[in-house]
Amino acid sequence: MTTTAARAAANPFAPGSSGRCLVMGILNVTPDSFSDGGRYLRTDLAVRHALLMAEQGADIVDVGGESTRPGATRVPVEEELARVLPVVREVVGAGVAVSIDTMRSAVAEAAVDAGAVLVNDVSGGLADPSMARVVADLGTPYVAMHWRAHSAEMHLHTHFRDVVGDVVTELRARLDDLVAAGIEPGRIVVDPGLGFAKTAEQSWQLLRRLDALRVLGRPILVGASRKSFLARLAHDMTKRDTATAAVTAIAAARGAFAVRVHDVAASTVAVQVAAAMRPPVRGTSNKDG
Ligand code: PMM
Repeated sequence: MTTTAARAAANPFAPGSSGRCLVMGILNVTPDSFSDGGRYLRTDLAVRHALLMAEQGADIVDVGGESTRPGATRVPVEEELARVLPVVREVVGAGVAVSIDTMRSAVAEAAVDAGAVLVNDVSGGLADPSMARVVADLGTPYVAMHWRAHSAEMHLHTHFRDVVGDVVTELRARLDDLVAAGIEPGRIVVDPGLGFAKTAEQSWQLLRRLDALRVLGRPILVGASRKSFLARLAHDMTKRDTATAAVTAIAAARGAFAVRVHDVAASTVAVQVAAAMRPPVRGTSNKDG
């Protein structure tokens, strides 16, 4: 088996590999992410948290070394590599599937070399012109999020004619470019990019009309966890985790492929609730009553 084929076979996150909504646990190895910045900068603490999330039901742990909170400035590539690589190596070594949350092809490549099985790019390939080609060569699945600008200026890019229609159109253009660069369409997951160049109301509209993204014909990942658009319901982080789990249940019930969350335990249960609410397939019975 080629390295690429072996990678694909080992990847529980490969689109189409599971009937239920997958749970991606967030591991920000940064000093400044908005809800967990600074907590996992030490490799041992980061690895311990990754293993805890895996125990709680995470299908994959998403390791990121660059904050994308509103207003964040970029970190040098060397710094990003130094933050994520030791963590990726150890978490992979412990048998947990890892994705790399990066906008840089050099980081994606190094992390996949270290054992990551998925590239999660909040810029959908826009931040680094080499990303699509590198991912095509790596052969991993790729999450393409809707994105318009780096975090320092994304608040200047919230003008939409119709946020849902425009996000679909812009994601379709991304898909076309990614496929033209050689990424197999079946490996691409799309993400509406809640909170990225979106007002709170625009994020809510995207969640309300999540089904509209289905026209793209790709699995959908939802990243609502702890984001500020939830603040009107839940100000502190504990309440935002509860609100996030509610979003997970609804997104999963509507067929989302995956959710990206901080509180894995709560979203794992929310996914189970959504699965239990699904009408049984004819010919099977619900033995648990
Ligand atoms: N949000 C953040 C970072 N990475 N990746 C995807 N695919 N979707 C998201 O919505 C997303 C992401 C920012 O949130 P964090 O600072 O809590 O990680």
